[in-house]
Amino acid sequence: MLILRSSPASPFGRKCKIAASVLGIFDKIEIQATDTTNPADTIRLQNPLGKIPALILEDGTVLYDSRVIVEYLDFFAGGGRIIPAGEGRFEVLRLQALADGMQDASILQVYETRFRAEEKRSADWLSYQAEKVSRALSSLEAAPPAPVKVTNGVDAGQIALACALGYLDLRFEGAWRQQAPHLVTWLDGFETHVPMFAKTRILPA
Ligand SMILES: N[C@@H](CCC(=O)N[C@@H](CS)C(=O)NCC(=O)O)C(=O)O
Repeated sequence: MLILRSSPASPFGRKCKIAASVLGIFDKIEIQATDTTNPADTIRLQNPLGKIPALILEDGTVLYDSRVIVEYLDFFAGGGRIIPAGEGRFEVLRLQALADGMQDASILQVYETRFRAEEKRSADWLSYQAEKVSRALSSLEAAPPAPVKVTNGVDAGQIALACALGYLDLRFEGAWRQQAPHLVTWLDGFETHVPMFAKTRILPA
């Protein structure tokens, strides 16, 4: 059994869960809850960065971060399934990088408010990060990825994008939907064909 250290709200962990499901290997993975803020949580021993997701292989090797894990899951499932070989590979990897970058910028905004007292927060830093998300949304809205029509046609870039948009729904009240109506349609198509997207959705507390 593979062990995925994650938490229900982690968008990067969600990427790995959806990837495993699309690849048909979700039942080979045990999800172990992780609290990255707890110094006693073993995640800090498993991943020196203390971040989730981390994937523990059967021989005890620990893989992190989500891009490495997604690549491993694809390899585990036979290879070339959600990260194609050949030229198409780079478009998929670039979309994954853009979507992950949106997630990083979104998470930094959340952490600014979660970990800093109000008087120490930087409005400039928050808008610097928010602008990255906004530019990424504009660029994707102008040229949305191919619509998802069948579950087994989904790639790692599309999975990452769905998770980044899902995180904006969770933490930023879905404000992106006004800015990017074509992406809303795209995400609806993704959800129709990838049931694990709805299964891994959590609602704001
Ligand atoms: N590049 C990493 C980012 C992972 C990440 O930022 N994870 C967040 C949770 S979604 C985390 O562990 N935060 C705790 C921390 O930064 O210490 C990946 O793709 O796995």
